[in-house]
Amino acid sequence: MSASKGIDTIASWLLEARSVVVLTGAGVSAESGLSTFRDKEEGLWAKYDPMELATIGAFERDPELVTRWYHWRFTKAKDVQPNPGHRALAEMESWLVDRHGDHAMTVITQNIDGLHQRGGSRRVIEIHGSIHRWRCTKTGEERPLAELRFDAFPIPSAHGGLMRPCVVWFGEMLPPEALEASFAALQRCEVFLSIGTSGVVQPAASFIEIAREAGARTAEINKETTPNTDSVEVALFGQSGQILPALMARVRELAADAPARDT
Ligand code: BV8
Repeated sequence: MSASKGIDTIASWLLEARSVVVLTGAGVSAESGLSTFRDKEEGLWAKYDPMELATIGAFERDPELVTRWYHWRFTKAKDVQPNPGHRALAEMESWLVDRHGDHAMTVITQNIDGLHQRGGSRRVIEIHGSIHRWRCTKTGEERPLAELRFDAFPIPSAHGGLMRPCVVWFGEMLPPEALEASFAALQRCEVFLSIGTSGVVQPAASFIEIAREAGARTAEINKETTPNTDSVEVALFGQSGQILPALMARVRELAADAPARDT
């Protein structure tokens, strides 16, 4: 299917859909300048595998190294801007909310960078947590990152423990409330878009199956093939920061041509 045909198809789904779920991964933040988990890093972090560092074992073995890694990722995330892909998803949400109310679209993100919210999205489920919140390893007390002083690595907490980012490491359970909210949105969605994710990390990688079983149309927007590519109805290859604005432009065109909806 050609890219323009694929965009046409997804746009026509969105015109009819009363509930949409978008699952995003590191690829949607790539055009903001943040590396994905599979990009090769340069410099100091080149020799580390993120899949190794994002684990509770790594933090317990070397809390200084892991704290420095998250501090480095945070300093990058705060210096970059949401890209046109983030903004197109925010426009998609407000367009759908105007038509069908507050729960018409949910972004379920695996990213911890906060760029969807900064790009204007309102209903965002951060299933792998956020780099912007840290907590004490002893008491679980959370503090916004802005309150932390990174003048020592690792950061001692006020209770004799250490401060760690409120992210979900490999081997850790996802936040139950985030999982529940995700399942609720997946079970009633009519369109499911998987964008900028390699589709291998569980349980997020199984969300498309839940949506499909709920009867949703499914599509993928990604730079390369993933385990989902053969099973989605539409697979668009390219940069999400280019494809998503084109998709929203087509949605607006089709909506303008559509007969006035009875309110
Ligand atoms: C759990 C937060 C219960 C931290 C992250 C079942 C089977 C097998 C294994 C498991 C299983 N269940 C659980 C596991 C273990 C594990 C897992 O899934 N392992 C994988 C490797 C198989 N899962 C867990 O541990 C989860 N916990 O299930 O608890 C349990 C516990 C123990 C044992 C069993 C069960 C917790 C997983 C969460 C880990 N935390 N992040 C941090 O960010 O620092 S995961 C992290 O890596 C990201 O959040 C993300 O999810 C993942 C990276 O994936 P992507 O986001 O997809 O990024 P990636 O780089 O891979 O791909 C980017 C894509 O974008 C690419 O395809 C690229 O082509 C594309 N792209 C690039 N640029 C663009 C683009 N596309 C479009 N436009 C562009 N411009």
